[in-house]
Amino acid sequence: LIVSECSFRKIEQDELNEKLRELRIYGYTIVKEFISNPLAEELLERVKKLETTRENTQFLGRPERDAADRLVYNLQNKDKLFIDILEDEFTKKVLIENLNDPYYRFLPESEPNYILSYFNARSSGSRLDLHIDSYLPAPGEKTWAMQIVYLLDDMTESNGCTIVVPGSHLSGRYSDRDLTKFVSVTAKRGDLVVWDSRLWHGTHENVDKSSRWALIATFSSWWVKPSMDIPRGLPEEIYKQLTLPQKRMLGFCSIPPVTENERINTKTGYDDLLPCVADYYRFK
Ligand SMILES: O=C(O)CCC(=O)C(=O)O
Repeated sequence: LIVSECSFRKIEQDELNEKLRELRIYGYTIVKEFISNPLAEELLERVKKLETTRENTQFLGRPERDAADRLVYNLQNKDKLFIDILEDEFTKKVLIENLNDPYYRFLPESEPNYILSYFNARSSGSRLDLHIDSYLPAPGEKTWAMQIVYLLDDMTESNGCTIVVPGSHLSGRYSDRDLTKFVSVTAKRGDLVVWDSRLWHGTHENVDKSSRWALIATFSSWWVKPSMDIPRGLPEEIYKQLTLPQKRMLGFCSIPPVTENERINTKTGYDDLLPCVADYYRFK
């Protein structure tokens, strides 16, 4: 299956402006009917297959709370289709607006310079308490991390939909987990939900036990340490097939140099990309 312009609903300028405004004020937005049906079905099928073929779900560091959640980690390592869906025009504009470093310099100004930080498929189990994923709470217009959620199932209050506290991204505070007033984000398969990672968010408990598969892509500004070492973990066969912007998105243009003998900049451009993943990790 090839991801093309037809895979996503075209978002006109007025709708884009509305979504950007909602993100600024409420900290989240929902884009209805964004992914085409065939693509959503294909992604769901691949996620389900990956879930059943995983050898081990008890990865080191996985907390007790997660026991009932269903997760497929690091989608970028499993299938290039998951990488291809991350580059549509709408999300690119939203992410450039919010995460681009205007002083990057090593890439053309109009191009993205943000990176992927974490990319999982998730179906809710137990309630997930309100939290932030920006690590640091800070009020103000600038954020440095955002989550893009591709819904592959309908999400309802009974199958563990996302919950959010509108405007909390501007509070400058870590989440208050005792808060009882929040908004349930109900949405349909094919919808996209985007939030500022400073937003207080979580999920309801999945009480009806039906699946609520969603792909959750966390993006950040290039200078934020990613949750996974995405460049180092990427299989060579997938790396070989990537375009230059995809390599940049996965972090290959912002790997810190080992010493000054390698380089003195953390940022690089397309000219500095190397033929294989292993080439980035040879001691220089
Ligand atoms: O699954 C969701 O809707 C939210 C997940 C979440 O907040 C997280 O994984 O940090």
